[in-house]
Amino acid sequence: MTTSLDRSSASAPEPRSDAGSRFPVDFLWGVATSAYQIEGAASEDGRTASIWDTFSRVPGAVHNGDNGDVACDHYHRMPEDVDLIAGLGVDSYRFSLSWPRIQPGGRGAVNQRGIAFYDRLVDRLLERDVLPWVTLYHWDLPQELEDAGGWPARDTAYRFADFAEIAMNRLGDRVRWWTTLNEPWCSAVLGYDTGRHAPGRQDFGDSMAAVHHLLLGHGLAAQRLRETAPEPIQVGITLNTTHALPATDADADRAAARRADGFGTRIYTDPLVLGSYPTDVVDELAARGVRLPVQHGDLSVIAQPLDFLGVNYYTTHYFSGSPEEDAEASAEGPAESSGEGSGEQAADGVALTRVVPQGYPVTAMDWEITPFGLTGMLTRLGADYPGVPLYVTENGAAFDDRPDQDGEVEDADRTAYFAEHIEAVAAARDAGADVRGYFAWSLMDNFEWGYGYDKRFGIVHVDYPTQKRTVKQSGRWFRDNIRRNRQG
Ligand code: IFM
Repeated sequence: MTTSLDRSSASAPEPRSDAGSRFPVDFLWGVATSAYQIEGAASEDGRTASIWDTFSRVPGAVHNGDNGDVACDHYHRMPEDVDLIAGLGVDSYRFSLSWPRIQPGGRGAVNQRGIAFYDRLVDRLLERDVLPWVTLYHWDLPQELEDAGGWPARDTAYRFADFAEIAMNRLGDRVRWWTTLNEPWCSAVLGYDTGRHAPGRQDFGDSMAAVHHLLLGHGLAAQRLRETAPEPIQVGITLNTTHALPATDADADRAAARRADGFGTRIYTDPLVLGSYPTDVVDELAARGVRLPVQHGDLSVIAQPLDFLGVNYYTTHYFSGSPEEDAEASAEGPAESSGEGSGEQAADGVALTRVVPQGYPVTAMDWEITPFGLTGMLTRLGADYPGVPLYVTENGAAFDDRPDQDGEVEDADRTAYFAEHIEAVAAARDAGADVRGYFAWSLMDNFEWGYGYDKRFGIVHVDYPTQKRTVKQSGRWFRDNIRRNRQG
């Protein structure tokens, strides 16, 4: 394995801003991945299919017909990958558990061979002085649970709480940081409304039922984790909140941005922190004939105390509430968005909420590079939901990396992206936001969902045919950034 960590990053172009020494020594620095995106070993040691195994077989669903069968082969290369993580000098590694590996079918007995993998991973991380940060659910629902109704069905929330208990029973003696869900917006909207993600269903009402049951699952799981934890733990959730700004000062655009904020941010943060759904969202749903399937007591279950809120940030969207003059314009939202920025229009397209690109430079995902939005999002969350510590649990960028003749990847664009966004986190802290950590997305290039292996987000390059890992310039910069901050 080539790590090229010994190469100095001094030769890298100076990042536009140097975030060095702007953070306290106890600020948590990490790298993040998720199970389906890196593990591979899809049918090994008793693992059964998740909705992504199924969806990636649907013709046209994933670029190039790619799937996660092998991915980064992390299941077999885990010890070396942990060494690589430790070599980056991070404090923590955020990874997710594969539900169908641990509990095939999503109910019933534990698959001992499956959970043993995470046992070994946690041990290895601790041996290398890296804090394990576990996410219970990063989109790989066991296929059987989808067949029984998926997240639009209430029972899935209860199954998820059982899964949380299984994970706690086996890993809770060593893992202190627990995230229930990663980006429920993607699970609900991309999975059940636009159909761009697994399971590929397209029904707005179902997607709103999924929102509620994901949040209920979070609350039930948070309760169960705390009830069964052998040691004190930290429990939170990660959201890809929408940083929504109006395209102009016009009333229609301000209303559109407010609406996008309601469906992209407040529909999650309000019940989680305040214990109620936002009335403007509930009213709009009612006007569309949709009712969130809230039962008596659900909201107090959802509003479990949060030890932290994880924030995943990639871009900012500017919204318009007016039709575009061009006849091609529609209320369908950006044609090629993965939806990560939550800018997509609901499939039924009732109210007009159109994303208007602003001409900022874009990443390979076509996402505009807007570091100021990270400052805005963090300060807004800090102000609207005081008392909840914030962690940036994902931030990063895809670029079309080209290894040079020596196999090195000099990704100055990604390096600059990290420098600017880390500076934006420092600015949010200066403005009073209680931001306590930052995880780069991603540790390594991996399966980027509907984009397959075409988009590379890693700070470590993966040559898929050989599985060789090579730390990119951005990885060396990230390591040096952590060092600078440790020195104060
Ligand atoms: O790769 C994804 C990740 O799984 C969830 N957040 C956004 C990343 C980039 O699209």
